[in-house]
Amino acid sequence: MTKPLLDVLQGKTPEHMPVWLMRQAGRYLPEYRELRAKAKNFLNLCLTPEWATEITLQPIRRFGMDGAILFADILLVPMALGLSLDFREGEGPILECVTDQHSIERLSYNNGLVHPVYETLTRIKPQLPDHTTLIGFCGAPWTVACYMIDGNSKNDFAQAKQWASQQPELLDSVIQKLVDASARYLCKQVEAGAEALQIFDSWAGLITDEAAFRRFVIEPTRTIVSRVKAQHPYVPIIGFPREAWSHYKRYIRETGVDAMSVDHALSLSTDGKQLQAIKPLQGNLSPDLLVQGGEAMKRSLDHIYEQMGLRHIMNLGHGVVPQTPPEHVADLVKHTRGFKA
Ligand code: 1CP
Repeated sequence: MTKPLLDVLQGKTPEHMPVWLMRQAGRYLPEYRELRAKAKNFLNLCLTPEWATEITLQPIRRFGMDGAILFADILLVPMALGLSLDFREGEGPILECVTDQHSIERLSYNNGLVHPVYETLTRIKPQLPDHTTLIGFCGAPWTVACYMIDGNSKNDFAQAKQWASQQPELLDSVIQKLVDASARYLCKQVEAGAEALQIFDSWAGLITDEAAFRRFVIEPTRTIVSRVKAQHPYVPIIGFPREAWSHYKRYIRETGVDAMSVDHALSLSTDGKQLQAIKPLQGNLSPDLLVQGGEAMKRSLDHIYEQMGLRHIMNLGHGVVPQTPPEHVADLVKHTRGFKA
């Protein structure tokens, strides 16, 4: 049996339109909240293979998506580089910051610290339905650097933006560390069973200047993609340069990714079609429409299908939000299953 998600990523027409959702595991699911309460600390969940496997599989059992995304977090890479990481209740992540050249030079990637992630992938793989693709991931260097420089998102990454414009060499050296670590991390994920990879650049939209976008987003992503493909030529890679609208075309052409995930503000009938002529796209449904559900959501799904056809990966423009009713996710998957050859 072929896997619809891999078919689209390989430029083929799938039997049905593949669907999975960013943050498809998480707080909107009661079974997640139950395990989360037991684990106490979010980091424990990510680093305990038995739990991370269970959480990855929860949405697959309920909804039967075509993609199962590894349950982990993009901040595990800076943790493996030596920065302390904490997730406080109701506050989100808090990461130890780099402040100067010395604190950057001290960073050294300890692959052993993320070994549980690889074990999780190995455990998930044999438990997936035949049509479901196992997706590994990492954060893109720019987005992860934002957290390494500012510690959290509370200040809209003012410091990281300041480094990008005033101290670009310092930012280059953080990004260099992340490129090396992320390429190794992704290769290991493929060796442990990941069949496709996604690079999350959630804060790519913060960089508007074209030269800075090339330097801090395109070039580091291109290097990771080429290093992973040097080891694993056939593994497809999805890029997600969130809200980087004016750079989408450059990103999809120049990074070497096999597909690009797009947010809900992109107009499919104009820009979406032009981009899809270059590489397949993923995403575009608004997370708010998934909260709303019903006919409004179905109309939006129909619109995506009408504009993009089957060679598209149904997904949201960003992650599932905690207030999403699980029944709406079931409706989304069921409705998308109607899009077939
Ligand atoms: O239960 C909880 O309280 C923790 C919430 C949570 C979850 C479910 C966090 C903390 N991370 C995750 C899992 C996660 N994070 C996944 C798992 C797979 C899936 O999609 O189901 C993935 C791929 C991520 C990636 C991630 N972490 C991103 C990129 C994608 C995005 O959402 O933009 C980012 C920016 C993070 C950092 C992070 N981790 C957690 C939170 C709440 C955040 C965002 C904090 C902020 O506002 O900056």
